[in-house]
Amino acid sequence: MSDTEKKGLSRRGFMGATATGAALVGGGAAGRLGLLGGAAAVTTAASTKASWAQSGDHASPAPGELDEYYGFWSSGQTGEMRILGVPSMRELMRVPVFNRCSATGWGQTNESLKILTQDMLPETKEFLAAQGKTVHDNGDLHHVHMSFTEGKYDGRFLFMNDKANTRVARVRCDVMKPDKIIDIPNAKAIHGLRPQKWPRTNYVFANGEDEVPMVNDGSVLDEPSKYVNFYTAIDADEMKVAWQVMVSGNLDNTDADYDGKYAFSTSYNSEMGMNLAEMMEAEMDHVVIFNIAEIEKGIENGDYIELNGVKVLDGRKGQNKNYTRYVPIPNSPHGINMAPDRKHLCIAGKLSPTVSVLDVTKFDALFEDDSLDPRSVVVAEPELGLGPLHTCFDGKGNAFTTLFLDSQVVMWNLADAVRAYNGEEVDPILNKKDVHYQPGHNSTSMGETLEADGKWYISMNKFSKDRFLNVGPLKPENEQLFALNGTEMELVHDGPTFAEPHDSIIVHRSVVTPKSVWDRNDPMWADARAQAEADGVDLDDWQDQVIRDGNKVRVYMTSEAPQFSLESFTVKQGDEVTVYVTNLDDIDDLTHGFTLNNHGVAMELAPQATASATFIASKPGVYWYYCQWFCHALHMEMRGRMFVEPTGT
Ligand code: CUK
Ligand code: CUA
Repeated sequence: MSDTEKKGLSRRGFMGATATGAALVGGGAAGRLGLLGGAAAVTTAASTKASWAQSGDHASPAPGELDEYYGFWSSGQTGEMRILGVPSMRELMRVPVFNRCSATGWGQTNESLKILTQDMLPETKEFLAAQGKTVHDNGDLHHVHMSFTEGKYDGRFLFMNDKANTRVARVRCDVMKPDKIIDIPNAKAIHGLRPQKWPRTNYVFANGEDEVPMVNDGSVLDEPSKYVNFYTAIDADEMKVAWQVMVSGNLDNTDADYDGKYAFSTSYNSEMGMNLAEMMEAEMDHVVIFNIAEIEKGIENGDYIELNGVKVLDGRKGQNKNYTRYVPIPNSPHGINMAPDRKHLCIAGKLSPTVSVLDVTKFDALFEDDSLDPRSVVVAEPELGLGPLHTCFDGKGNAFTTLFLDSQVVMWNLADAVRAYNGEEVDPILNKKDVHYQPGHNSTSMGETLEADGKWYISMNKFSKDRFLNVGPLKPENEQLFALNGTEMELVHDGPTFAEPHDSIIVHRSVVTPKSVWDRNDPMWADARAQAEADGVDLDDWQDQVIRDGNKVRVYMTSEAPQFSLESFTVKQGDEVTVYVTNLDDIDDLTHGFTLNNHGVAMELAPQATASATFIASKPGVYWYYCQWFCHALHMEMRGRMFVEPTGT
């Protein structure tokens, strides 16, 4: 039986069981028991989980069997984060971050709007107001990375960038929702992003990709010397910009060491060129090394300018300050990846067929002695194939580099590459596999941590071409999973994804323990709780309250399968109405929704959650609201009416 057939069968089986259970026992408490029974049965099946990951049948887990790893995926231009199970590659969840989401209400509920707007720069607010908007509803999410403690994932937060609108977001791993989205001033197009690995994630490092005139007020266009670029360190606990460093050249990808001393970024345009020909001029571009202690000292000593409220240090080439060093690297380097051996930093050459390997233990010397050749930190530069973009590691001394132009992954040995660079007759290449097609990022299980375990390898491919049924001019992309065994790589999954499997991390499931039910005191709806208190309403109680406050009306209701506590409510034409719904069900997976017909209002209500939405009741009449998440055999019946009285009555 094929994988697809198996999955199809299991889905039908599961749906059938749930529907039957609910229908048999009917509504109310009995209905909940029915659902509980269903859920319990599934849990039991799951807990019988065999070690199928080791059984050889890697990509075809039986229904109910759990994956060993969480995969956290960026979605590129879709703007969301995705959660997959690895190795099954089943997509488990989509977490809207920079995008607007119809299923959850992200970008529309008051709770999400607060997170989207509260750390906006005044200039962004003004700009959006001029467009008649309050939030950006697009984003380009390239990189998702988890918080670290001593070089290991600590399961607290995920951080991610928005290249489109120059933002950084943080997602709470306990509920898998964003809690902070911040605008980065001065920089433009935040691209590469990595958390500090050691001693813990105090900083999140973020690259500004597009250089801009230092004072970007419309007075400078064609004076490249007035353009600068900004490297940003964000205080990861506060989610506030801690400092920025001005650099020469644009910044592409970034990473940090395992000693807490250095961060580093690639620059594909050291020329500061403004068009393709100018950007391609030099054979050598560079990597910028940031000395964290020196930068912190510089701030203490007041060696900075204040730009839009941020302390900005000057780390440009030729400033001869100890904040940065520039290491020449061929040619338009792209990916930069720190090996779990704590020593080797791999920089993919992109337009050069090489990966440059830097020894981070040699960086101290570079900062101590200005006259040292910056290239003295290069300890290997193996030629691996055409279009090397990103590298990941198996924790056993081997690296995997994607070859965009060759449509291949190359597995190679770090120590052998160093030996070859020293003139020994040794070929560091261990294996090459075709992938389909044009891989960008790759990742290995736990590969960007000290716990890299070398079990799984994912290739995230930019093109699928002829590989799937034609769905029109826009094609899906393709990702492929390989099981690793020594130097062998066995393809175990090959499947399309919607735009775009940009980057991923593979995290052992022991690291992440999300809640199944919200805590009623969660900060997510602190505003709703405060407003309810002021209105003398208990959000947790099965009571209905319609509070009028001038032309503002606040409607409080609860949901409990299969009913809203309010069957109907009345407002006046022109009222600004806020509906607060609290889901009193505290059962695993019993999510309701609240959707108000023809008002653009729809939101998710996971167990024990409160959510609210505000709108103007501008048109008189009767409007049904309904539950939009299938929750019960009587889900269709879970609805009520809003009555909007015409003005003047
Ligand atoms: S960058 Cu796209 S393939 Cu945005 Cu992570 Cu390298
Ligand atoms: Cu409640 Cu569907």
